[in-house]
Amino acid sequence: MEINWSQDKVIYQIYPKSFQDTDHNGIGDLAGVIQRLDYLQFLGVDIIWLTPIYPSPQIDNGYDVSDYFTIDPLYGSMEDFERLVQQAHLRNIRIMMDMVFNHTSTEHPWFIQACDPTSQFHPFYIWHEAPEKGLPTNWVSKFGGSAWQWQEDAGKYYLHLFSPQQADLNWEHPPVRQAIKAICQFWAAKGVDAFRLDVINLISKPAEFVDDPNGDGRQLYTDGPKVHQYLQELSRDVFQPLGLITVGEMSSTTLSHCQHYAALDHRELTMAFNFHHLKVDYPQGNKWRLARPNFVELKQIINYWQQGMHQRANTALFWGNHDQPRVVSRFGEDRHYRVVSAKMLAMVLYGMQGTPFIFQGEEIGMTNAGFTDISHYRDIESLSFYTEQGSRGIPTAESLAILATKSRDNSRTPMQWDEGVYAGFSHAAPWIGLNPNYRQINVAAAIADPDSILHTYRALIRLRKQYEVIQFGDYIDLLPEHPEIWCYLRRWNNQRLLVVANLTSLCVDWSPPTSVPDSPCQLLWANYPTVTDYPTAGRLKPYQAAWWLCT
Ligand code: TEU
Repeated sequence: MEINWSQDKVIYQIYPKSFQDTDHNGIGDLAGVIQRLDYLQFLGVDIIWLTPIYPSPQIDNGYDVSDYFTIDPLYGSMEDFERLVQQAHLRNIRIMMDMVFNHTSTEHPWFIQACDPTSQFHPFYIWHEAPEKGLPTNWVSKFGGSAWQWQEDAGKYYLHLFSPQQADLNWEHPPVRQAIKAICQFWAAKGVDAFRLDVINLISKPAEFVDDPNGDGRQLYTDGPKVHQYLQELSRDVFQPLGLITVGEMSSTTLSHCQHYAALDHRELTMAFNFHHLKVDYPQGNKWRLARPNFVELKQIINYWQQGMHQRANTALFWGNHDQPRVVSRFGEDRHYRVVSAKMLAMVLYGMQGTPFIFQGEEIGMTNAGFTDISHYRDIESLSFYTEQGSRGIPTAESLAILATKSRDNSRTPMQWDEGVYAGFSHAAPWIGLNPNYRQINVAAAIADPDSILHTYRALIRLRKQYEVIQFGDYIDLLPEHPEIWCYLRRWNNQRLLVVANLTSLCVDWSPPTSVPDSPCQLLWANYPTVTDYPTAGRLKPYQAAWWLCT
């Protein structure tokens, strides 16, 4: 079956735990997603991505799967899921499921049996004899500590690139790949249209496990020796025959690899996420150090990827997800310029080539959580960081200040539907704190306000479907070195899209670069009312942005 894909689609990421709770246990559920499908249709999205809803001990909020073939009762029943698929399809919305295939929960039956060295499931995981001293290698888990955990029954160490409760699968072992295919076929038979593949570029480990002389091991297991071979096997045997759309989450990857992962011929995947643009506020690559984003670096990275993927592979465009802080707090300004800066960020992203992903709440400008105490946090990565900082004698106030900016929980607070109790998310206290600004920032208010961020998202989604230059055009940064202005041009046949944005809270004088087309232009969208029909020299207001279509 042909993979039916086109460049005009927009995908909406739902974190079900925080989206809509209908049985009022404080945790979102599938019935809640069904209840909000009309809103998603109103927004104009084509596909909804559900983060994992399978049975899980919830060590990593579902990214530790203990059964791939059913629905965690926390979220509802398989019947609820089947109803969700049916109701979404009635609205021409497709369903993307999150597949965690790099690792399973250590409570998965495979792992439980694998701890017996004689079990057929023992080779499903990555084991290492105890070296004479120390640990098998110096690799570090992404959640802190060693990536190796001793397992007494097996009398060996096992590998876990994430938490010790998330054991890495051994993809070298053919029965593992067969089992993965069976899982994909099962959900495709349920009517699932697409898969998001969690850290899928980490599945191929090196033949030998040795220390990483330069650090934490990621350069040895990222984009591993057989990763393309494995993905081509999955594509050949499952994704293409079933017409499944796929997007791979590629941790610390390269352009060259992504040109293969997401090649237009779909021999591996349909699209790929990379994260380089979301590290421009990581001083020396360190996520946990505070710094304002380097916008010149951001433009350089986007330029490199837009040009490198053009007419070769499909890019997943995004500012945020359930692992990232809220973009308006991170790259915009959420106190005095929240609305215009959120609109500006959307306009900059949605003018690019690729497939935009909206993370729930981004479309109404939800902000970072504003948590002030470690008891507010739920995320294993954040709690591990806080504990590690404490063990080094770092003052808690410093750690809390870092978490308030950097924690993954910033994006996991309940969706803000209205100004009512618990923001219309639930009638019970949510599993994680609500942002108190829900009384002002919520879907109901956004729908009612014609100048809301939401209506800008709806317009940009419509415009992307209307103009081929957005779907197919090339990308040229016209002011790559400008520290405050992002000005790029997209070209396709006789269409030109000019995107201009002031990335700061300053007023910035500018004049259109000579390369700006002088042919007649039409203003397609702006985040201030007073924007002329043609890009002229003048003073850009804080976070001012505009789209012009020139022919
Ligand atoms: O994330 C991959 C990953 O590396 C994340 O840890 C992310 O890059 C990091 O937290 C940014 O600071 C995927 C899932 O999206 C994440 O929620 C899971 O925790 C992780 O894999 C393990 O499954």
